[in-house]
Amino acid sequence: MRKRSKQNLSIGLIAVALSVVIVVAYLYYLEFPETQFPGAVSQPSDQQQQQEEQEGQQEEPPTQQNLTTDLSGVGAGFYSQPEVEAWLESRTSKIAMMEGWFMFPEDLADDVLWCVDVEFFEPPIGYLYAPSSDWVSLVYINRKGQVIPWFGDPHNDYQAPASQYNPATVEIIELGQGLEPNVWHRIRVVTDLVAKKFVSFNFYEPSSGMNATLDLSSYYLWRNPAGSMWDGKVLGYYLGAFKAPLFHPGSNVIYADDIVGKIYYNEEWITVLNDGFEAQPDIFPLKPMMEKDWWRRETWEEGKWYQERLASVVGITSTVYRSDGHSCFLDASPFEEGTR
Ligand SMILES: [Ca+2]
Repeated sequence: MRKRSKQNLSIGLIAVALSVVIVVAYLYYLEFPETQFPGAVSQPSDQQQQQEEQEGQQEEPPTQQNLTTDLSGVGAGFYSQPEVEAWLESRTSKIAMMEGWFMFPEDLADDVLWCVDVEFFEPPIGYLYAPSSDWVSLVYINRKGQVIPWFGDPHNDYQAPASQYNPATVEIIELGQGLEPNVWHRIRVVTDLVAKKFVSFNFYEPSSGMNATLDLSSYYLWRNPAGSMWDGKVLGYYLGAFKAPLFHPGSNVIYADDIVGKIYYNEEWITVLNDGFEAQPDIFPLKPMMEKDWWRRETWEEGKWYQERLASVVGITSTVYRSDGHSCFLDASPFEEGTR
């Protein structure tokens, strides 16, 4: 029961809901059937078991069956800047972009994914497209150079209950070469919230000179069935790391720095977010759902980074950084079910 209430707390909030993670994990898993839980602790043979029982060692060894994974993400919301307000209200001009720099260590597990994500939240009353909706522009990448956009089905009736939606889908697009560890690379997503479609994805790695732009304009955005809890329109910028539950060996922490978010309005790009994790002492914890006025935009500090969900292990660190002494770490390590 405790676990369920925790999930409910986090599901209400922002961004990439648990269901997203579960589905993406499942699809990722299907994509790599040959890697079916490699390194899993094998069950003891009958003989071993008998022997252990005889020796009184009844305890089961810790196996991956006890473990789960979840998204470790951070998010910041915007709404009050006049240009942002105009952009949020517009039915004709709603292009946005987000980019961020990331770095991973040599031993990073190859089933760790990281993402940037632009989201447009609508309130229950005074919405543009659908009540309490959350339009998600999420693209993952991994160290193998696989880009994984998370896209929706254009045939969904967005006025229908979320349970009737077709689920989101992922596609794996190969960049053609792997990413380099211990150096910073930039990922950028551009999205069109009027068309409800992605525009493009760019990957740039100065150390190798790799610079690739993918046309994602055939992919429709996904509408998060968890919806939006806000009482007004919000532009949200998110980044996160997630380990597909393949439990590949290796480390599970990546670093992010120098995050930029822009909107395209009145035929020019306007910078909404430009942050290198120097502006706040740490990532703010997710506010509990029972907090007074939890659903009001004003309850949350606009433009500050918050933990995306209770299970997210994130923070600001000075051990590794691209700018000015700080970066954000995103820890995608597996954990025992029910412990977060
Ligand atoms: Ca920084």
